[in-house]
Amino acid sequence: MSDHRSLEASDPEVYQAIAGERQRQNQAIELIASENFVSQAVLEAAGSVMTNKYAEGYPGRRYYGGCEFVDIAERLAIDRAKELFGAEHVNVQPHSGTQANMAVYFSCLEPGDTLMGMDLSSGGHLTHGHPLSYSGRDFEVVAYGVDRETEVIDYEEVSRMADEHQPKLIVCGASAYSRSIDFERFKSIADRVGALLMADIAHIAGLVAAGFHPSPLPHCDFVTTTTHKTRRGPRGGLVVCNEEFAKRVDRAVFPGIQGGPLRHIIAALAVALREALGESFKVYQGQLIRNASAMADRLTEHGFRIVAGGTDNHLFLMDVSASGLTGKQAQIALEGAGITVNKNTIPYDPNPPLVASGIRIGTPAVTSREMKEPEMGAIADLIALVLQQPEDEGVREKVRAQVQDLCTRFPLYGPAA
Ligand code: DSN
Repeated sequence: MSDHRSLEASDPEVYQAIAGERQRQNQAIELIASENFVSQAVLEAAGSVMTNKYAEGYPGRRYYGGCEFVDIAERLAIDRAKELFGAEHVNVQPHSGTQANMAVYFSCLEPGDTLMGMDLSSGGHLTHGHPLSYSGRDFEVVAYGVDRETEVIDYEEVSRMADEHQPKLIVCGASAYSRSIDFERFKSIADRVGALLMADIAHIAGLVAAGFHPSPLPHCDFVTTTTHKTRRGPRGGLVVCNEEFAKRVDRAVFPGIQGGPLRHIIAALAVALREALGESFKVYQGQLIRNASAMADRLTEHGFRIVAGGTDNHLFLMDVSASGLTGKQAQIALEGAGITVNKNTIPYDPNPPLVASGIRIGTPAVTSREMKEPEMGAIADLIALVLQQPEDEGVREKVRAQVQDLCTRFPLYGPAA
């Protein structure tokens, strides 16, 4: 190999971009519900020589030679995921949650079959049947939402729609829904209409693994998840199913929709899964739920409306329209003060997604910094201060200083890129 120089020496532009991102993560309050901070060990595995290896196929059955070490890492990831979720079969190769969902659909649906999933604007996900996603293009989609008054899933309505449309697959799970999901109830609806049931637990997988949210496993034919978010691993996806669907899911992932799996990511996933089997992961999950509730409560005291009246998990949606703001304006104002959130539609939102009437707030990342309820109260106070005077640069400056102080007290990564 001709070039042994460090990244800093060989490509200063990319080096600086990574250094800038590290500094941004170190110095901002990260409240995007789908983001988290992995451990140094996970980072090391994700940046390892495993990235060089091709290994199409599965452990012991590869299309390439030289797979003995990537096989070890993949078997570890599979065994640890099975133990964590109490699963019969796990496929750890999907590059993301989108691919995990696609693998399930391709394993059990034909083009034109009816798929019933939660509407994106009610908190579902693009891959649950949105017209702009593959899932909305290839299948007949029936979308359920939440009740206009309570803003929680109306199971009676889901049941009525299932009766009417007779879906082949019902998808439950969400990306912006703060209340517990009744997987048992979904199972009884699916059974009544003869549908298969898939739970996408991308957001709540950590809570499920640690026992803070009822598990979908006893009730669902398929469970999919991303491996980051509350799971605090590298970015990726996985599919859990029972032996009945194992072969079909494996074939759907490879050769169905993917080629070579991302070996470095699977190695990093194995590391993160080992971490998740430890006692401290349970402590972390309990704290992140308490943190979300504490922040939602304090924002309510400041007069903001929390969608669905509060949260049972790691996130909540806050309606900012009463402050005369859109979600987009709120996101921009908070970003200027060092607080990162994403704009989000709220149920029955009159604004389109790129404007939105709400923001989504999640506590996985701040909890990874070991912040607790007092800090959640302090952050809620800062959010309120900014949103009450979103144009005031003096307020932003004052808040930025307090954000810096919090970040210094709860350090994240060291300075090197
Ligand atoms: N982008 C993810 C989220 O923010 O929830 C979903 O894919």
